[in-house]
Amino acid sequence: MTIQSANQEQIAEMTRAAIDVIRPPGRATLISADHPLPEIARSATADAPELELFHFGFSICSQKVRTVLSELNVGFGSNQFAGPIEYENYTPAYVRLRLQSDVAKSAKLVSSYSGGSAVESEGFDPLVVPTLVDNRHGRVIADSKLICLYLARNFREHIDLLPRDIEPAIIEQIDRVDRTPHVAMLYGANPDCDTRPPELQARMPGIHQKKFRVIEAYIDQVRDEPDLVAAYRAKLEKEKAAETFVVDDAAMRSATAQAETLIRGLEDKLAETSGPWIFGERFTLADVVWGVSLIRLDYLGNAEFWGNAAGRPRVKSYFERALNRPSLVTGVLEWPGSGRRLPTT
Ligand SMILES: N[C@@H](CCC(=O)N[C@@H](CS)C(=O)NCC(=O)O)C(=O)O
Repeated sequence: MTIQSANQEQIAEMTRAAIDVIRPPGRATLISADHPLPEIARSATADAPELELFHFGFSICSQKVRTVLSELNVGFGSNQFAGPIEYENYTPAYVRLRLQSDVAKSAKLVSSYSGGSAVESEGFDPLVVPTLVDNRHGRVIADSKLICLYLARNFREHIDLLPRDIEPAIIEQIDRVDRTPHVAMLYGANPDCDTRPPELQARMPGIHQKKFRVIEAYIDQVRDEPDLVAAYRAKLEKEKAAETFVVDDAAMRSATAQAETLIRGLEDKLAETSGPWIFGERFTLADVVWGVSLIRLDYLGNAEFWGNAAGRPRVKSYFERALNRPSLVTGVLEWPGSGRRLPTT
């Protein structure tokens, strides 16, 4: 895409417009060490925080970023869209902002669907969360992997989540987690046994058609802005492919098998270390993304991947440690709307 780059002042204006989408304003809050959860409403008159995060509670990609911010002890403006029901993240104000990220300008737009969410394999989705704005430099950063790397590289004072000596190995783990077909396993059922929580299953009928309707209405609204029209059309194509994928038994069986294979790989990786974390004593970005991923798989009813019968004791105890890591408690387990772990019996 040839998107016209905005200057710092325009980015600030676009950021304000995207924050204005959030209704009621109680979902625009300020996060700090004293208030790690979204309790303190933004005042329209206060100075903009250095970092603004656009996200929603349930989004696994947002959970990764919130966990990183909590580890780094960095405050931020939390702009929590009501997605995935109201689709505030589909509004033109937000999409315009997201298109200002470097990755929007360099990656191809998303069009097909393989069940995952990595920009490398799926292309750039212009309508999703999370997006970070660094007000200090007027930079927009999209994509959870790129945001996590950006934060870890720019805020190393409190904890170094990306030690330089093991950076490539950490990124390899991030990519492995990104290959987990989390999106497919959320929207679609394992045809042999739908393990997803009943309240989640109940939300799925008609969900793609609702997305199509909202997207088509926005295409009509932005018809004079070719970049936006292209962005919405790409998303529509992706969601049409997703609708077919999640009811395709063979595709869903293979997605579930792929997730389990990645967990097997984690067991092998953990066998290489004396722990408690993937790279020994050091808690890194690899542990953030694996922690978030295991919590989501557990929520989706896939804890059997590391249950006693599966014989993956290292993943099992690693998961228990992750549940007690304060940043994962804040960024995922206690964050409103995150989707909670089901009680295990
Ligand atoms: N590559 C992106 C993918 C982001 C993504 O798929 N976000 C999901 C939530 S985890 C989303 O916003 N879904 C809403 C939708 O597509 O309607 C990233 O890692 O940030």
